[in-house]
Amino acid sequence: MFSGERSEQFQQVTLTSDRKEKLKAQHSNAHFDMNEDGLPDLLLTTQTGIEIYSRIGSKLVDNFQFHGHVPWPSEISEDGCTVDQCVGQIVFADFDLSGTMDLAVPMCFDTLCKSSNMFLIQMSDLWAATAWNWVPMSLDLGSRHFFPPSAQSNPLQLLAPRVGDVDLDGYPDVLVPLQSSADKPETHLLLNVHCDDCHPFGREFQIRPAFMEGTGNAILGTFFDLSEDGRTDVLTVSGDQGSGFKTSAFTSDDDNDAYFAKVVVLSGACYHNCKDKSSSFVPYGTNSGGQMIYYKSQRTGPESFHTYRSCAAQLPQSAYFSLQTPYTIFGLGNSPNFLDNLWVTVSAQSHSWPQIIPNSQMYVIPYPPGDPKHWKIKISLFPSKNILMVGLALVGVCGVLVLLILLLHVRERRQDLQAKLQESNRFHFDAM
Ligand SMILES: [Ca+2]
Ligand SMILES: [Ca+2]
Ligand SMILES: [Ca+2]
Repeated sequence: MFSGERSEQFQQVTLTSDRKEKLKAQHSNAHFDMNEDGLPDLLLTTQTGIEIYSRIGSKLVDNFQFHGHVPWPSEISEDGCTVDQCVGQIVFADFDLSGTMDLAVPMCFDTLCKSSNMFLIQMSDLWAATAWNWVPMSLDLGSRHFFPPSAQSNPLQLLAPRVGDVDLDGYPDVLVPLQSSADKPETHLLLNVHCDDCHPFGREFQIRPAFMEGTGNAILGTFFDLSEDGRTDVLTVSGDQGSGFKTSAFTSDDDNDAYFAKVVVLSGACYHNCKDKSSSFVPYGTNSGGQMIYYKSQRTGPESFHTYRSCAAQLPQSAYFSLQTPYTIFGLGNSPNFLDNLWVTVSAQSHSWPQIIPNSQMYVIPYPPGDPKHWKIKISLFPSKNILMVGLALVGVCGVLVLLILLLHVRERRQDLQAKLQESNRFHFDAM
């Protein structure tokens, strides 16, 4: 990591741990704050399980301390499976809109992935665990199953879900490579839906084949906001090394007018006082990984408004085509409510901004680094269709009012004129 000057060398940090397992061949190691102390921790996926390291220290001395190890389910080694072959890539998001981070990991229990499972776990439970009982989450893949990973034959052929909220309801959805009876891969949307008896948190991932109709045999699919309007569009890659790869982009023509908040936390290297630059020079820096973003808002419940929280980690992973968006898009549902608070945590320092308008894109500039009180936020607004309708209605009402005023004005002028005429006639009459 560079600190201060770019000329400085990388600094090697040794992990204090007795565990010497090899990493999983295509690991999904992650770096973000897992125990809510503000300091980004480290999660490693190894040949035996998940290893967690807690970040300790201060701004000057940084290190990671071994925290815990959770072994993979024992079924993984049955039916000729290996960890590299049958454990998918882990992804992180607040899947149940509870304000805490969760982990989702797909797994196969046979080499052809006929038995496909997904596990959804609250990070705080995993952090506190000494042993772990793997219970699959509720999953509806229809007649399909996960596409068996094989990175040796195709580097993109990974069992990797990618996270985005397509319907902006606040519950993150995933794109996953699946397979039907045909041999070819298909990437499909698994929508995060509510159901009463689902495990855990009453949430289930349900396949929505219509969403990816026409996208062909994509081996990889990921979310991206192509037109910078807060809607998540889709990028896909199909093909293999033999025939070549083809990348396609698909925009979502969904008429859903749900609200969103889009956040980028920048590096805050300097701001208005950059070395050898004039004060008009504003470097926006870059969006490095590991920062946490939280917000609190309200939405209509069955009887009254209820408060809810959500959170996200910015770019917690980067290796093996994790292809996370460089920003975080929070879906806010259909209630045009303000965010009561939005707060970001960068290296154990936090700052909160109140009353953020929905449909905003926010750039958080954590500068000066040691003084969170003075951190800046730049907001740009996207007018939604509802706001445009309200605007048009307002213009219409103003137009009608102007017409009425003009009519009344003309009528009054005419009445005045008539009165004046009558007055002058009376005068002449009197004069005679
Ligand atoms: Ca931490
Ligand atoms: Ca959660
Ligand atoms: Ca959703």
